[in-house]
Amino acid sequence: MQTNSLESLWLPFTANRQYQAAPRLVVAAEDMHYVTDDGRRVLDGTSGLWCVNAGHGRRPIVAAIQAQAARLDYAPAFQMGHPLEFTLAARLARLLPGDLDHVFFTNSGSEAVDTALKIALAYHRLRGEGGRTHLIGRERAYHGVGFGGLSVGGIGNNRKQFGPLLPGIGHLPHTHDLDRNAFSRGQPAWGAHLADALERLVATHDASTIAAVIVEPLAGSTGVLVPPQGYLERLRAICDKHGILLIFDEVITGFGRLGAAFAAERLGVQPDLMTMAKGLTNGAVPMGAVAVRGAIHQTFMQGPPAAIELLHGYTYSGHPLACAAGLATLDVYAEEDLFARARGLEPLWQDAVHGLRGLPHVVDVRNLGLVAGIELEPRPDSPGSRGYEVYLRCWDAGVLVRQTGDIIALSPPLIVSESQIAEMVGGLAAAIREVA
Ligand code: PXG
Repeated sequence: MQTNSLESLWLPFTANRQYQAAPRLVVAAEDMHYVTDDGRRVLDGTSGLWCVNAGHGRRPIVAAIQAQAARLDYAPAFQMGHPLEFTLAARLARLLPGDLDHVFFTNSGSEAVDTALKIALAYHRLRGEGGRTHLIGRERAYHGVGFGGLSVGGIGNNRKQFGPLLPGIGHLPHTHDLDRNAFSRGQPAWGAHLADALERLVATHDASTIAAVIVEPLAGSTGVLVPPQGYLERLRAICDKHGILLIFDEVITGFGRLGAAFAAERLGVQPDLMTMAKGLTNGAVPMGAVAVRGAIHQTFMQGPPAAIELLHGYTYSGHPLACAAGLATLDVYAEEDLFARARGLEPLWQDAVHGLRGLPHVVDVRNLGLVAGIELEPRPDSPGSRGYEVYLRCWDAGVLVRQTGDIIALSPPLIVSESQIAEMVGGLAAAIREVA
């Protein structure tokens, strides 16, 4: 196979010309490993892109997708249904914390975020509070690439090519502070008060204009920012005080990543809406979802029964193959008790990644659940180059890590063994030592 004939494909979030010069191709995957086109095995330190939480090529999931493809390939998503989507929604409702008991299906995290923002706006309007149109995100947030998610997102580089985006957006400050919190184990002690910035936005815009606040409970894409102790609790309290909906974007944190089904459960803070994707189907078929509290759903279920309550949806909402993958994935998580497994591994994981402290240029190590961020000092003349070189060395040495600028993120499948953790962190340590 010719690996560098990429004239036709435009790769997402990729330096396409740099990639073409040295392509990386994977052709197979099983459990903790990818297999490259030249037959190398690469240890997956990132669960693909934070999605393959149960490990690759899991037989029950593969079999469920195959069987469903043969039974019912597609069912119209609007004004019709098929049994699996009801079953999956019910299973999720049981897994979700508190009264998050209704589920709307999408096909990606980006679509889930835009859906959640639209539900929030429509909900307030239905309650006669249509003036609540402002949406609040956070600096450094990643909420996908739709216009809604990009607008509440806070990664400047991702936004700058696309003009003014949505009007009526505010951003909370991010919670990263190396001077105060570097090398924190678990949730950092400093920073709960950063949530008070929401009170300032309320003072500026008035609560009656604010629909919702959306945050990643643990910010993943930007380079693993762990929420300070008490921060999410304080956001919740301020939202409650002012009638603002709190949306947790759990696209990364859901399905065991933090050692519980969801971050909301692990961190003990209940959102009004929750977005999910990725681990929902173990990455095997695209799917996202929005969970809402019963009372929010009930607000929509008024008025004439013949009226469509929410003018929103996708051709592939609740796709049969995605539902089959989702149900089989939830079975694997349950049968292997993978969320508890992740929680049990956390102390060992924490010790392993904090062993990187003291290596050249390592300015921070942070962790929660089976996630770690390792921040390297940027080269003054070329920020990001050190991180990229570390990433490439790891790849060459047979370990896949994720790089954002000079931050390396690790988020292995929850089936990772103790020796694979040692191999992963050891490979990264060697790469950090080699890259000057
Ligand atoms: N919300 C969050 C919190 C995410 O992390 C999305 C929404 C968008 O999901 P989709 O399915 O539309 O991509 C994400 C996606 C990385 C990385 O390496 C992270 C994501 C995607 C690709 C790479 O950090 N997160």
